[in-house]
Amino acid sequence: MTSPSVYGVGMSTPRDPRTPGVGDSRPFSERHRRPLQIIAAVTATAVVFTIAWFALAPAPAAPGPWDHAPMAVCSESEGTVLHADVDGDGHLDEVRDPDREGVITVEGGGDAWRTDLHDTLSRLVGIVRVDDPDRETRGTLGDFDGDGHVDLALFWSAPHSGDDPVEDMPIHEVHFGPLSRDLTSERVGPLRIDFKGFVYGIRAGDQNGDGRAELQVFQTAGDGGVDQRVGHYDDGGVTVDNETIDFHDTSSWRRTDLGWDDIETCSGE
Ligand SMILES: [Ca+2]
Ligand SMILES: [Ca+2]
Repeated sequence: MTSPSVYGVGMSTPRDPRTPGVGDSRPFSERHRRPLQIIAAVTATAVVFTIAWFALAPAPAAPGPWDHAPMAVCSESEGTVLHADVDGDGHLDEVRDPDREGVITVEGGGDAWRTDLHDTLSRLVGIVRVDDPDRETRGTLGDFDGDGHVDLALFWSAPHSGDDPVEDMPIHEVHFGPLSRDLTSERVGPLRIDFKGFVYGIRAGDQNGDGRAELQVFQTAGDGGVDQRVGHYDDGGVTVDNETIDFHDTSSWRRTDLGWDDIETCSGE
C-alpha cells in the first residue's frame, strides 16, 4: 500500500524558504545571489572555451601561393643553401639549412618575408601543440613529384631518452608546391614510412638526376644507431623504403654527402 503524502490531502505544500515570493524579507543581494553565481559561472566557462579555442586553433593561413611558372633551382655553400621560388611569386627565395639536418628557414626574394618550420607546424597543429617539448620537427624542400616547384617533406616525431625507440610520429606528410609563405599547401600527400621512430634529420637531392628529388631520412635505430633510408615520389606522396642504405651513429650521419649538393650548383660558385 502506498504511503499517504506526509502533507495529507488538501494540505498546501510548505513553501521552500529559499524561494523568493511576495513579502520575501531577505536582502536584495541574498535573493539574487544564485542567478549572479550562474551568470558568473557561464561567463567563466565561455572565457575558458574562448582561450582554449584560440590556443588550439591553427594559425591563420599565410599569403600565397602564386602561380608563376617554375624557375630553375640551384644550391650553394656545400648544400646548406638552396635558391628556389618557394611561393611561386616569380622571385627566387633563399632556403637555409646550416646544419644539414632538416631545420630550415626561408627568406623571401621578392617582398620581404621570412618563415621557418615553427610557422609551418603552428599552421598545422595550433600554437599550443607546436611547442610540445617532447617532439621535434624536421622539414626539407625538394621537387619530389618533378613538376618544377619545390615541395616540403615534413616529420614531427618524438626522441627517446633510453636505448629503445618509441614510435611517436603524429605528422609525416608532403606539401606540394608552390607553397604558401608558411610552407604549407592545400595539396598534401602522405609521407609513408613504416617505422614511426624519431627522425634525426632529412635532406632532399636529385642524386640520380631523374628530375625528381629523393628524400634521405636519418632515423633512430635505437641504442645510439641511426638508419639511413631513402624515400621516392609514389602515388601522390613519398614512400620511404624499409631497407636501409647505410648505418651511422648519432654524430657521423651528419657527415654524409647526400642532399642539396646533388642539385645543380648556382652559377658563380
Ligand atoms: Ca618566391
Ligand atoms: Ca614539386
